[in-house]
Amino acid sequence: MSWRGVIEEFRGHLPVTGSTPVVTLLEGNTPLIPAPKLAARLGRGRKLFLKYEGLNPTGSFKDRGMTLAISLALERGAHTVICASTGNTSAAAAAYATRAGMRCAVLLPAKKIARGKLAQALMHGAKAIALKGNFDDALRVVRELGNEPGIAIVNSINPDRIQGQKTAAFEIVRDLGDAPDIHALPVGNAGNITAYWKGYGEFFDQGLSRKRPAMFGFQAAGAAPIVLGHPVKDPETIATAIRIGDPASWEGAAAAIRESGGHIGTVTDEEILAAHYWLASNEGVFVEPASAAGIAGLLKLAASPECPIPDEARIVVTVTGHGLKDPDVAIDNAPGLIKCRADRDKVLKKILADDK
Ligand code: AN7
Repeated sequence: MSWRGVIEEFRGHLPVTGSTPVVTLLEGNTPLIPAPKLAARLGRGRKLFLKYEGLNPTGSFKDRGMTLAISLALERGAHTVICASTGNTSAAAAAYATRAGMRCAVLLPAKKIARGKLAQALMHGAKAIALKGNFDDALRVVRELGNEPGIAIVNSINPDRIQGQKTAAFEIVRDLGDAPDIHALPVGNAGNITAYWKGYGEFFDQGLSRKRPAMFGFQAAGAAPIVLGHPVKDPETIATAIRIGDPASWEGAAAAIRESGGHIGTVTDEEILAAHYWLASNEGVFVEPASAAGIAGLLKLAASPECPIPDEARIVVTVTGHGLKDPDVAIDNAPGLIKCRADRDKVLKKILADDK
């Protein structure tokens, strides 16, 4: 039977009933792609797999949580959903809400949303509200609107989002036959690291896996509240998806790192951009800048003298969003176009030149 979306596939592990209206775009079942060149860079016999969440229907992992959040909001009688977003949550909320026949409003930090994501929110018919302020300001306003009758919040402060997102961990256990030794991912509002830890924990407790991974989270250096131990007032990074100074699921992230014996670290924008281009141009996997933070973090740790990654470790890194989400950063970061006259010999010379 073909894939039915995460609610139907994992119904027994999710808070739904027979009367929940399932709003789905058949999200989930994303590929776990071996990355041998990246593994070679990490060295010491380590094995690496990319959980390519950019292949979800709206191009990011947010679809997993949104199918559940929208289905349950519809069941409870909401007519409108709202969220604050750095872009991907708004794209997913807009798509699933319109499918459910609900109104959707997304609160976005003005001029700090990647173009692909903005296009999605607008095309799916959401009310896209550009706020003067950053994501944290937008989330504050959303929280203040949460008690309005008929309005449901679909940020990850809504526990239904975490429930849906945990299904990515289930798929990884299914594909590998067990949990990996290490699971690495970027951390912004910290919902996803919380969700993965929950998913791995549930499968372990139910005897469906033999171990749980150490959770490795990476924040952008200019937006690293969990690493610093305090909120960051004016977060800044080229990876706009994780430009967040006061994550809602801070506690969940801290617990995941503590309980799993994991790690939380930072990566600079330069390291993010280097990993972003390297991954696309070597492994053939194009992700958005924030998604490269996990790759950058692993490369940084592997090169450090006190590396917490064991030899031979089996590592999964979630690459959270598709590269097409943010074409502007990609084009600015990649080698430039080669200009040439329309002449056979000149074109051939350019093609065969070793430089770029
Ligand atoms: C590509 O869309 O917060 O730590 O509003 O889009 O669970 O927040 C996006 C976050 C990583 C961080 N990678 O995940 C939003 C939003 C991508 C993202 C994260 C986001 P969380």
